Amino acid sequence: MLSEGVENFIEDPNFIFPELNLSQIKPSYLEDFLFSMSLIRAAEIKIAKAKKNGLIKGPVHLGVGQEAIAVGVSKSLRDTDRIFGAHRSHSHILGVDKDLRKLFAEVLGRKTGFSAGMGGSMHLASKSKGFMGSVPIVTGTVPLAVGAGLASKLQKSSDIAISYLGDGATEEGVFHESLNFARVSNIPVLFVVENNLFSSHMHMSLRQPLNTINRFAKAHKIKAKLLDGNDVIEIYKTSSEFIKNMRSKPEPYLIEAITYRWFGHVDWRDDIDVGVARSKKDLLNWKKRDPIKRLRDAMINKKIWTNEKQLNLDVKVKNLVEENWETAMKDDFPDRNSLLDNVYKDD
Ligand SMILES: Cc1ncc(C[n+]2csc(CCOP(=O)(O)OP(=O)(O)O)c2C)c(N)n1
Ligand SMILES: [Mg+2]
Repeated sequence: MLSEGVENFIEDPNFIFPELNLSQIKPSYLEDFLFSMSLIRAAEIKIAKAKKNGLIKGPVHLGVGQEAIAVGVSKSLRDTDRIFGAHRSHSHILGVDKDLRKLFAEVLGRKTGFSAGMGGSMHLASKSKGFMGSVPIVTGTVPLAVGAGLASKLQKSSDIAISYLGDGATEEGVFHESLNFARVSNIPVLFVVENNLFSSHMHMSLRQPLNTINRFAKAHKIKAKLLDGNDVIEIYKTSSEFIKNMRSKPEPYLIEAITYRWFGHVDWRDDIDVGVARSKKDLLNWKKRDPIKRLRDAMINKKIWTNEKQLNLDVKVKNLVEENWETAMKDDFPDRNSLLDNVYKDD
């Protein structure tokens, strides 16, 4: 089941994959992938700068470098699917809802945000696009995704659930219970594990006997693939195949996508300062595997893309980010008396 070469990708810091294989993918899809990844990256870099400048009060967990995963998976999703994220979920929500104003407004605490400014970066939701929520409790949304998949199955719909989680989240017991229950009940949920090799500041090698986690899927007889998480084509092809299968025959699947985050665990610094095992050299090697550059280079080589088109895309993305940021900065904060409106209380 392992994709060829992925082990080298993890173990050898100088390993560079050959050019992405674009065959059989429509040019319009490729352009969409390039645009979506670029937009997500630019939005997160804007957030990083704003955090550094003190404009954002809450913590922000940035996924720069990991964009290919959510973009590749989101292409096969529809609004009635049920998607769950966690603490590093800007890409997950933007994959299905590109409303930058709502994302910016949320991290700025404005009432026009994805969660009415009450949640910040780690509490994002867009129900109309199927994004049911992200929360900071590691692994907290994994059983919720299983429940949402079960609901869809009981409703005899072909909608599926997506559970995005990190490698650290697989170390919580509820992940294993969720896999087991999803398997024995044949629940249409796709677990997408973004293995960026770190849980906060701790490398996999300090936490587990192997750097990969797909063995947990095999233990539960769940079909799984280990993928290069910086190859949007590979992510798209595998997720679309799994999702198509799940829609016609409900059962769980798992993707383990190997990737790397360019910023530190939280906020705008690279985490060289606090990293236990993360060196500047590792970071530079991973930047050579930039998922956006890899796609762009392959498209240019195949003459699907030009430098001129790239310039236009850069301008479009920059304008979208700047315009939406300016709008969000002018948006109002929530009213003081609405503070307890959405707080659950049992009288
Ligand atoms: C239940 C719980 N335990 C611990 C934490 C503290 N914590 C926040 S993020 C994180 C690391 C998660 O690592 P991973 O799942 O690999 O996601 P990544 O940050 O790499 O995207 C930890 C331990 C938490 N938020 N919730
Ligand atoms: Mg991680």
